[in-house]
Amino acid sequence: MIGWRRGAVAAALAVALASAGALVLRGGGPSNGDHLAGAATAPVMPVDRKSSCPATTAVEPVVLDIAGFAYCPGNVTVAAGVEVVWRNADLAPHTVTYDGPEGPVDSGSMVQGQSWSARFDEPGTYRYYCRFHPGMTGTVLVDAGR
Ligand SMILES: [Cu+2]
Repeated sequence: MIGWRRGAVAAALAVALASAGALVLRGGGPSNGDHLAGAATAPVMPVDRKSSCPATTAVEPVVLDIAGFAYCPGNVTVAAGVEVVWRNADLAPHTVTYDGPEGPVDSGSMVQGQSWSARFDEPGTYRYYCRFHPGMTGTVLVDAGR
């Protein structure tokens, strides 16, 4: 009987350690936070998703996914001079197209697995879309910074 109990405790410990490890592995960078929402394992402690933290202005290159005919995340705020990278995960080709401070900017057709990047030096709000799927839109807000 004691042996069985010990086994059960060890199993529970292993599960606890495994889920702790999984949480650490899923941590990733600051832009990966949203992926935790879909985690299959329930967190041990209740997590308040309505954070009161101020919105982040990225100061390092930001990598966005294009997946499921959407830019993800759709809206990003970056400091002036920061590079934004789009990476197409879809089978369908997509573009990133917008009006830049010096005229129209277009990534050209990006096939699956292809990336394209742009540096945003001028503060402002850049609304972009996909030429092939005009319903696909996103916004890069470039912050003048401090
Ligand atoms: Cu598209």
